[in-house]
Order: sequence, then structure tokens, then C-alpha cells
Amino acid sequence: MSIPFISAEEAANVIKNGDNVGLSGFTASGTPKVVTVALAQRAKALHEKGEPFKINLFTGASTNDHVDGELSRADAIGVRVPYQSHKDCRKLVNGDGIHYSDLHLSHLSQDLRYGFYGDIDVAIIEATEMSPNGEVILGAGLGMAPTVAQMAKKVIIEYSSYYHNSFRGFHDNYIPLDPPHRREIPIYKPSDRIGSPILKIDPKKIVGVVPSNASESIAPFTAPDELTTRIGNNICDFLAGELKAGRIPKEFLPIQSGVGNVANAVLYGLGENPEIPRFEMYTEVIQDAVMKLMEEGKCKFASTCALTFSDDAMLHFMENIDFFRDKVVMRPGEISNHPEIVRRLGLIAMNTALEADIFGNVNSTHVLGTKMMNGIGGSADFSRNAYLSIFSCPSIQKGGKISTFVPMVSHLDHSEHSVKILATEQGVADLRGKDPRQRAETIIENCVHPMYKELMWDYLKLASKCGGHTPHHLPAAFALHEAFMETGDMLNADFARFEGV
Ligand code: 0RQ
Repeated sequence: MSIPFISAEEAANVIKNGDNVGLSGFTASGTPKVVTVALAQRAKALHEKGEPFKINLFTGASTNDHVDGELSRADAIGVRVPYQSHKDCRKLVNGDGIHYSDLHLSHLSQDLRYGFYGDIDVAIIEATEMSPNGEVILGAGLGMAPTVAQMAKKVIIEYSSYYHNSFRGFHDNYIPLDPPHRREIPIYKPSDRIGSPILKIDPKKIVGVVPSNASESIAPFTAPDELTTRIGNNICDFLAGELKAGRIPKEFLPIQSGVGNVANAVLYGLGENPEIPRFEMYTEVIQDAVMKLMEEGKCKFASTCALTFSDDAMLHFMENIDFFRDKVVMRPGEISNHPEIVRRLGLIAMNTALEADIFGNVNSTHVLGTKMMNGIGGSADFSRNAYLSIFSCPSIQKGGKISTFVPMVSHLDHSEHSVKILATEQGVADLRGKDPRQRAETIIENCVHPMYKELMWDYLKLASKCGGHTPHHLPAAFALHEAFMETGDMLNADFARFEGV
């Protein structure tokens, strides 16, 4: 059967107003790059004629400017699930422009198969190799590719010729059976393979192949600065201490690391710390730092959903691809983030907080309780089930006008029950085995910025007068947020006015 080459515009014409569209990829990696740009142009043209055009967009994680950027600027997204991190998309999510459902990344593939969102009308899949019988080698990220390709009524292939070496052998495509037939996911170590390097798509569903030569366009990450290095070193020293105390086995445990500058600094810190042995990763994205650690021999193996490398790092990876062939496996997000495996392998999970409270609850998503930043992403897939779940952040933001530690988080993503360790540039709070009052004391002592310590002790004293297992004075619990909203500085909070209230 021959599958025709078509233009991006012809492919975009296949997609109808109100369609559910699923994409391959995870972050910018492996995500389509040309059809959605043509789709945005079509949406704009239709809007100019007064005709409605919006799609419901389902992806593995965040995407790229070609998807969330272009489609948001064209006002062409109705429903968006499960994660976004693009400024133009964020603007609409925080207005009433997009119905955004912020979801654990490991859930969406199965929720789609369970029928919670209806059919997938069209899947757009980035392929780096393909045969006429629909056998596809994916690109630098999987995301939900196996599920959306299987469910979709129509499939558009974006055939990427950007990569001059083959990704064949890096992917492990796998879809678990759904309840009541589901069995264990048979991964017992990060390098276990359970699926196929090839994604088989019914060729009858493939409406055409669109040529693409676009890179992932991922900017180089920022090198660790003094702040992120201090946070990273605090976490590394803590892990080295746990190893020495025998609470981490001597062969170490696999690491999950979120994205961003702190995550990179921690990984560099682990690489440089002679007390940390060679380790493996079981994570959802690997960034530039991991490639370097692999070349240095510190990271032995990485299981991931995507290679989120900057363009320069990706070129380096491609030039040295044979070195990495037995050191990297790429899995669907449903498997890279699967709670069963996270628990079984005993991961050390490291994620980032926007805000935490003195009892150990973490907000990773909502600025001042209302404005969506990105989404929960995979952070809870890992932190709820990890051997050790660590959350880190700088102790202050906006030059000290915001304390990231507050009496009560303004939005809850990770409850006190899922957070074992908190780390800032000030130090590390170990919350294991502590009751709420003890947790508050250790967090104020070790993590809170010196500018805010007195305010936090004042709150704890005030709250303690109210009694209870978790001491709170509810009228005062958001006094820091209120002070910021009214005066632009959390330091103006004053707990004296609540005495006797
Ligand atoms: O503002 O942009 O104006 O400078 O928020 O803050 O410190 O640069 O944070 O980029 O590391 O992201 C939690 C959002 C952290 C991210 C979060 C302001 C601050 C700054 C950004 P500016 P930083 P980072 C793997 C796992 C959830 C998903 C996840 C995230 C801006 O890590 O999305 O973990 N995590 N996924 O000034 C007001 C506060 C603030 C604040 C920071 N308390 N109040 N503003 N800011 N704290 C990835 C995937 O799932 C794919």
C-alpha cells in the first residue's frame, strides 16, 4: 500500500473544527513542528471569515512554539490537556481562552483509552523512519504516541529528515492492558525493555506523510549560578549523608529529576561529588547535563520519555549516537512515569516547588493561588511513590518580596504525605517521622530565608495557641499573600493584629 506525501496545508485540511487531536512527543522533543503551523494559519483565515475553528489538544507534556505558541496565537485551542508551559498558551489558560485540565502526565493515555475524552479524531506523529506498511521509528520523544496512534481515526505522519543518524533501537513502545485485564508492568531495572522499538500504525488510517526538516529548537540551558549551585550542593550533601548512614543502598538508587536550572545544578553536583557512586536514571526527560554525566561514566543508564537536549547538545548526541545506544531507552510517558515502577525501583525523585508551607505541603503550579504557571506535569507521578521525594526551590523570589515558604500554601499539589525532604539554598529539612509541629520547626530552621524566619516563628506561636494536631490560625494563614497583594512585599505581613482574633 502506498502512502502519499502531502503538504502541511493539505494535512491541516484533514482536521475539523471541534476535533480531538493527539500528538506524539514530550516537551518539544518528538513533537510535530509543521502541520500545527499550517493549522494555525487555517484557523486564522477561518476566524477572519467569521467561522469558528478550535481543536481539543492532547499531548504527552509541554510542546513547542510550533504547537502551543502558534495555535494559542491563532486562538485555535478549545480544550488543552495535560500540561503546557508556553507564555502565549498560559495567557489564555489564565483568562477564559482555553479550557485547561492540568493532569498527572502518567494518567492521560489511559484516560483517553478509558474514553473519558471521547474519540481521537486525528493523531499527528513525528517519525524519523517509516516503511509503507506503517512501521514507524519515532523521534526524540514518545509522549502518548502509541496510544494516540492506536486510537486515532486518521493519522498524519510528520516525516523528519533533521536527524542524520537513526534513532532505531532507542524506543520501547508499549501499551498496558486496561482494567480488568492489566498485569504488572515487567520493568525491574531501568534498562529492562518490555515493548517494541517500532511503532506499528495501521497504514489504512495514515492520510499522508508531511516532510519536515525542523529541529526541536530547544535553547541551551543556563549554566548553574551561585543560587542553584548552593541548592544543588545541599541536596548532594544530604544524599551523600544518607548513603553513609545506610539509608540509601551502597549501589545507590535510580534518580528522577525534573526539568530546569535547579535540576541541572543537582545533576552536575552529583557528577562532581566523589561520595556519590555511579548511578542510573528512571525519569521523564533527560537534559544536557545527563549526556555529559554519561560521557564521564557517572550516569550508567537513563530510562526517559524524551531527550530534551538543546540543539547543540542534540547534534553532539547524534554525532556520538553509537556510544549512547546501550545507555538510553525512551518509553511512553505512561511507562516512564508509572507509579508502580517508581515504587518498585525505589526512585530518588527531585522536583521543584513554587511555594511550600511550614508543614511540608507544596504548590508547584499556581502563583498566589490563582495564576497557572505550567502544570503539575509528572512531578506527582514520581513524588507520591518515590523512595525519597525531594522538593527544592530558592527560599525567596522577586528580590525577597516573596517568601517561597508561607504558613499555608495558596494551592496544593503535593501534600505533606508525599513530601519527605525540602531543600533551599539555606539548607535541607528532613520531614521523615516528624509530626506537623516538628516539621514546621525544622523547615523554619533549615529552609526559610533569614529575612522571613521571625515572621514564620511568629505565625507558629500564634497558630499554636489555637491548638490542634496541625496548628493553624485560619484568619492569619494567608497574611503573607495578602501583604504581597496589598503592598507588593510579603515582609509587610504583621501577625500582631491577629492576637486575640
Ligand atoms: O518569575 O519568570 O518573572 O522570573 O516564577 O521561577 O525559580 O525560575 O522556577 O523555572 O525552576 O520553575 C515549579 C514552575 C519552577 C516548574 C516550576 C516566579 C519566579 C519566576 C519561575 P519570572 P523559577 P523554575 C518535570 C516535572 C511543575 C511540573 C514538574 C514546574 C518564575 O518546576 O512547572 O515539576 N514544575 N514537572 O520569580 C510568585 C512564588 C514564586 C514565584 C517562583 N512563590 N510566588 N512567583 N515565582 N516562585 C517536567 C515535566 O513534567 C515535563
